[in-house]
Amino acid sequence: MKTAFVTGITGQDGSYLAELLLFKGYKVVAMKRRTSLISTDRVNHLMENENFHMVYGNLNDSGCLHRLLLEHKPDEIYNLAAQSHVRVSFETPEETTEFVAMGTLRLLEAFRNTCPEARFYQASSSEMFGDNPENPQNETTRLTPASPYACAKVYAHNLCRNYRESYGLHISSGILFNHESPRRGETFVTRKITLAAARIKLGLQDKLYLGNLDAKRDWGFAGDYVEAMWLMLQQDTPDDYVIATGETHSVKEFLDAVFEHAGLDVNEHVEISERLFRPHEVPLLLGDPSKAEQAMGWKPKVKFSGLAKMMYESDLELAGKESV
Ligand code: NAP
Ligand code: G4F
Repeated sequence: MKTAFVTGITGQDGSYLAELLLFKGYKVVAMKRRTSLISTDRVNHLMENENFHMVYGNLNDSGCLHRLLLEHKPDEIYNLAAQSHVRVSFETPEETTEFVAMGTLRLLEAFRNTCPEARFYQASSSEMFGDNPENPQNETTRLTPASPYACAKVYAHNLCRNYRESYGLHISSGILFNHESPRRGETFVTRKITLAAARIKLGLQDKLYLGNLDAKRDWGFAGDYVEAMWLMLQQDTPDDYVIATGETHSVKEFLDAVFEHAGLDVNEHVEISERLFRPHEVPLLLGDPSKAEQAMGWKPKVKFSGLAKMMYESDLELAGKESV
């Protein structure tokens, strides 16, 4: 039985990845940080699985990371933990950099010193392309990060390449474009829209405040994207891969798709708030996933309109429980 060590287990991707790994017969050692409120909603359904082991740890604690890897000797390490909200990274730049950049460095050092035969996945991001107008973006596109979050991800991405080349370690970085799901955090724009639409539909809310509706993103489904993470670590040679759908849509298009599906009028319920604009916007992300398809046979299954409907329907069910 293979052992996988996963950071960021309580997040959206951690929960889908853990399901996939358990299904494939792995033992999953899942690291969570201590929080004052219980934060395991996304993985509560896995707690009874005898191959799922939750352990406490934090990316800012080198000794703890070293001890955990020494104790569990994983075959695969997936580094998903991060302060992952771009706008929040302008408000907490130091914490974001501490976890995203320095946290990755600490985990890489623990990996190199305790289990260098393991394979390592790094959660890199399309945000690293920032305001570079070239598109579609692929593995060789210039990185021009436009937020503290993206700057920290670029540092971690470069560090992973450096450790791979310097020490011959099996480290792969997935440059993942935006991926969403019913488990997406409620402050990211897609989920904010689907949850608000569901609550408006049920009379639980009247207004939805949004920022820049013109930004375009390449949105896929998180369940498809964790398969790509796993595939990267099954390749003989480590490498970096863009994971995307190859389609881009504006926030306005996502909003319209959801409101139309819900039978709601955008003009009646949606208002623009300057407060929600960012100091520096990333105007357009569009990925070219052809390398991942050719090398690993990976292709996204869920398309834009299917994703919008899936998220809205799930939130309608959730909001329904609120209204009883
Ligand atoms: P998410 O839902 O925000 O989850 C982030 C996870 O990191 C949570 O489990 C969080 O724990 C944990 N975490 C934060 N700081 C930590 C620390 N200091 N020590 C240990 N754990 C910590 O993010 P996601 O959407 O699943 O994304 C997973 C990874 O992919 C992130 O690195 C993100 O930056 C990257 N990424 C995401 C996307 C996307 O579109 N989703 C695209 C590209 C890259 P708490 O529950 O305690 O907060
Ligand atoms: O949903 P978002 O907050 O995601 P963003 O900034 O693209 O970042 C996400 O994807 C990255 C991959 O490209 C990840 F690395 C990162 O961790 C995260 O998962 O915002 C999407 C767009 C932005 O252009 C934003 O300005 O939506 C725009 N937007 C408009 N109104 C809004 C809002 N974003 C948020 N969060 N909230 C709004 O009210």
